[in-house]
Amino acid sequence: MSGNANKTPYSLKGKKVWIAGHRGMVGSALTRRLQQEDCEFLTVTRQEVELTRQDQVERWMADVRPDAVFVPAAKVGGIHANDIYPAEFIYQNLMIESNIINTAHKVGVEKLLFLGSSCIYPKRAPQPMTEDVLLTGALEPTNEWYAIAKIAGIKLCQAYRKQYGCDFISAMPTNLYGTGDNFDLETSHVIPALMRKAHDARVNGDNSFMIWGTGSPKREFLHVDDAADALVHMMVHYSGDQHVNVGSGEDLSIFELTQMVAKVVGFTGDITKDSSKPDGTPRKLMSIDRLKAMGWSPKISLEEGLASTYQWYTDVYLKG
Ligand code: GFB
Repeated sequence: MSGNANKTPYSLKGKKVWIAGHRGMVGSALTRRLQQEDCEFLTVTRQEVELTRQDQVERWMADVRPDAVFVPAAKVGGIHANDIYPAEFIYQNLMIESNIINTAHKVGVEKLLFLGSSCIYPKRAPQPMTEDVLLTGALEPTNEWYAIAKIAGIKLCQAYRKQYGCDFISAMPTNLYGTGDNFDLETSHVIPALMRKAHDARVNGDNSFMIWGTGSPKREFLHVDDAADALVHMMVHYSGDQHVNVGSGEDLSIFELTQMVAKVVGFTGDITKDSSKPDGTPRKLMSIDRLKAMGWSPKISLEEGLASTYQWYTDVYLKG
């Protein structure tokens, strides 16, 4: 049983660190980032341990006994996927986080970092959103299933801290993108979708490509390598029951983003709008004051991040 709350800095040196979901975009970035730490990291594939299965999670964690756990594992997707698979989004996320967090307590994990999402905040929250606007209003309907599951994850960490003294913390990342992203147009987030559409339009010699919605919603983006760096920083330097926003602190409209992506890809035609598709929440810029006060700031600009992501898409993804 754990009971290590409030010990910072938490050194990863010599620790057994489990990245639950190491094959996803965030998990892969964490795996890269943790190479810089003097720790042993543990991974397990979905074929070996299905994280929605309590018995499998309990058996594996009791066997390997991690000291620290990152929980990027989740059922994730863009606005359309969230809208059409609500049962999968709420069920799988609740199961994954409940199994891992409860078992982490049982096997005495010293520190655990759970990942949520900026969609936990109310649709009409004042901008930029500080951590304390959680549960002050109604959620964005297209992703309320996912958001409810992620809010439950924050509450699990708080409950295990309160009742058992577990040092379990939560980070709320903004919209992430980068190496290892999902480029499936049905299920992806906006950046990989726009990149693929602009690339295909250029290669096929099309005059235009279409974006979903009005292009006027604003979004904040953070490169996944910056996110991984922030998560390791939090693991070492933060202990407390309040979740912490992880973002870039800047946002732009989807239309402005589309223009940036078109430039990176080298597409010079028109951008048209499919107004039958949803816009989702109008804006979700997060305040990153708390994270900055812990001594962390983003390093990768959106221009640089888009360029390196496009390079990965053409050099690795399309050739794989
Ligand atoms: O990234 P995205 O799918 O998710 O969409 P959310 C962001 C915005 O981009 C929306 C617009 O206004 C979309 O309508 N958009 C324009 C597009 N063209 C496209 C396109 O081709 N594909 C996609 N996917 N979007 C998700 C939540 O919300 O954000 C999740 O549903 C999660 O729960 C995630 O929180 C980070 O930012 O709207």
